[in-house]
Amino acid sequence: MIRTFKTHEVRMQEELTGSLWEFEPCEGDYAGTKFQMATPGCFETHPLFANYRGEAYFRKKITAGGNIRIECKGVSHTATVLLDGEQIAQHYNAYTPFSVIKKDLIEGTHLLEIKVDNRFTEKSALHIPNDYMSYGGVSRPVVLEKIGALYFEYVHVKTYHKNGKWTAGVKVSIHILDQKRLIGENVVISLQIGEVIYDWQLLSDKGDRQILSTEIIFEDVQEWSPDSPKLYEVKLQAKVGEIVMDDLIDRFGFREIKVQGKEILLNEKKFRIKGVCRHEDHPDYGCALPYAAICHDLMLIQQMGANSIRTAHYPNDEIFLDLCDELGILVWEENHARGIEESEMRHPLFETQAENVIREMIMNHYNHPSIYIWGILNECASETEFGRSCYQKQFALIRQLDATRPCTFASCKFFQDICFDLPDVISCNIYPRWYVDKPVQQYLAEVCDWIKEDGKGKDKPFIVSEIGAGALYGCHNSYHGKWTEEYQAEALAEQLTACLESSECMGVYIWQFCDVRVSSEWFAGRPREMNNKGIVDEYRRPKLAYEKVKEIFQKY
Ligand code: ADA
Repeated sequence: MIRTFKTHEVRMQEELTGSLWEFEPCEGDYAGTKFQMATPGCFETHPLFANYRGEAYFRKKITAGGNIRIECKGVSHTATVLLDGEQIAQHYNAYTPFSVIKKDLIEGTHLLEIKVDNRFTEKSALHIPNDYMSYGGVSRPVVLEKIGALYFEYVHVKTYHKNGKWTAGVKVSIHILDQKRLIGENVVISLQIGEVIYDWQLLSDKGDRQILSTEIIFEDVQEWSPDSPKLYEVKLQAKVGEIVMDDLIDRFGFREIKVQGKEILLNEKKFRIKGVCRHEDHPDYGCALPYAAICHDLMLIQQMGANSIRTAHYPNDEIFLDLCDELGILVWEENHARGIEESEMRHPLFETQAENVIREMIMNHYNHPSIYIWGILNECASETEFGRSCYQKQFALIRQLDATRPCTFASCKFFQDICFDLPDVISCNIYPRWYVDKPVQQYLAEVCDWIKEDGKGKDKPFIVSEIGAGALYGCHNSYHGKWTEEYQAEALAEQLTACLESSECMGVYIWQFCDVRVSSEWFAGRPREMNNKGIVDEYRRPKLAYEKVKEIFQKY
């Protein structure tokens, strides 16, 4: 499965994953040995490679010719793509898509190779030993497309009220591969949303990349909201006469997000976040959860009474976002970073790598109505001037790419944070009853009082972006000590009640949905080399906390 809906009716598309590829590790006991490996997938789920940290080849024979486009939805965590032995693309970061065009390929069978690297090398500033796992593999779908003289790169649809009417602002990017073939042709770019059709004339003297835009007013639409997640398709066709040279279909929803004082409004109505942070992680799939496993997570989360998921700490699979659009689950999506201190932020590649994730995240996920906020740089050095300069640049980049959503960052440096003037929404990760042995209400009040005294964020919406406690599935004792399921349930009951009863707090995200694997370098504070703060364990078996959270979320 590439997406949960068809993005093309005309352009030829073939999913290359969803099959066994040849796998060849480059180092270790099996270096040079060839295996069969499932894709999309992570090699850590293969019995022989559960602990493999290195380079490896994934190979597949493809049949193609002419102009082709290969899109990788996610390769973990560094990819080098070769076609018939020639390098055609490189990409860093497991969590965002990338694509490459190959023109005038000779028709026939070709060898596609993706060299995957999940090592923590000096070239990797974001994938570092951390409190989550950087897996290795072709972890999301790979798609082969046949394209002609031009193709649609993307379509972005923003929705807003104008003169009391729902309006769609549409922006289309077209890439012309062969200007000569279009000379003298009357190329019409046709857009359709519902019954509304709009045409542009493509002008051939405007260069090989053209941006077309328009604004369309609608008389009568159904809004997108968590309770009624109505989706619309935007269809594009590039036509010469009756011949359709290329097409693109995407989905969007009529909804508008605004920040008003200390509230966030969705379609002019304020809402409260009752959310959970979720890693893409599963013992049977690594970070490459298939459709049914993602659906299972979302059902558990919705049945628990949650209305939002924070994609901690990186952009998520488009299939996950498609499902959140369809199910009406609000999403806080963030770029890839977790707990990177100033010295690590000064890594020569850090800013470029972090900003690239922002570009690829927003350019590819712009239309998802479920995403209501963009986040960056979880618990990075927002208490330092250098760190502040990075936050400043990244918020500016987000606002340049998308002015329709608020932005935020999850801070753990409160009491000395110097960046609360930068985001639209203030968010803090707090752990009373776990790392801080204080009553929750008292600690939450101390954090809110500090934000008021600091002043920069005092009139902005405030979200508790992480709160929780650890528990080992099946661990119980008479005194409900830390790591027992009882302690976690009791702590979360106090934590969530305090947050949801606070007039200062417009939302709360539990840390975290499920237990997840962590890098082996993190074994010290992580029993089982797992982060055990899930309210379900890694196999999604509910802990006592799950029912307690359900009781509280359904009460507020
Ligand atoms: C931090 C961090 C999370 C996780 C959590 C914990 O808040 O943002 O990724 O590591 O701590 O479990 O301690």
